[in-house]
Amino acid sequence: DRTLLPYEKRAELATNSIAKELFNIMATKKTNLCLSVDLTTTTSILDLLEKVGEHVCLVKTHIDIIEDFSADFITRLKSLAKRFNFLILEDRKYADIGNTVSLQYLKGLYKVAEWADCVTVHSLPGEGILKALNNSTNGVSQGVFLLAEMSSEGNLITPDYTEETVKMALKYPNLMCGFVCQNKSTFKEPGLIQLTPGVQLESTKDGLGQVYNTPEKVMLEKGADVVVVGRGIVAAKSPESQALVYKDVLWKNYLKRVSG
Ligand code: BMP
Repeated sequence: DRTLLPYEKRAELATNSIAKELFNIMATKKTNLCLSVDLTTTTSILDLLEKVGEHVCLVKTHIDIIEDFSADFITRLKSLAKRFNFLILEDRKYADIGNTVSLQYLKGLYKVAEWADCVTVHSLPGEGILKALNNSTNGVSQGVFLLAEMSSEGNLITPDYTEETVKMALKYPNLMCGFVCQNKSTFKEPGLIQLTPGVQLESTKDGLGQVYNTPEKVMLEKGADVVVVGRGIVAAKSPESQALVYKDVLWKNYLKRVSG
């Protein structure tokens, strides 16, 4: 059972360098909280990260929702990542043929390959999407989280699709950080990371299909390693104190889990 091993042990088993680094950051900073900074201005994102950077292991961006994107924003984001020791995941959910994805990853306004430590990818188009990303590294460390399950109600992913997604991922051990998924049984490899979104203390759903579980449930029953929280923190009255609340409850349940 991969979920009973401590993160520092799992770091030793990781085959991707970003996954290894993320496991080590979690062990060092004692946090498995990923903040999804779903805000639309650069200053609101940077201000929030100044306040909560110390509490998170990973910051998840949707770079294409930002209204005043600039190269300077990336410089500042990277310097916060260095100062607070967190990694950056661009949640782009690539889902096209390999050639197009390679262009989307390397080129355009955002040049994601230049700053994101890892990205999210759909398995839907087939293996070419992973081949393309594997060939787009330019020697820089990078990682992929493959979408094996989604948190939203009525999503069209079937158990077969999930299983085939895991099989596909296992052919690319050097590229693979882990899976965006909801269940412990989805994969077994202790060197891969289960990134689980759809977590909130206050609500069980939003009005647009999102389904929430509690931090305790995702840690103790559903096998989450890194837990993604967006509006639970971002939309709170005090995001700073709420980030601390999530960090503490997640870590408490992690310790409970690894101590048996
Ligand atoms: P929130 O906690 O505010 O519901 O945000 C969840 C975040 O995780 C969003 O950025 C969403 O794009 C992402 N996400 C998700 O909610 N479910 C998935 O299955 C995969 C995701 O990446």
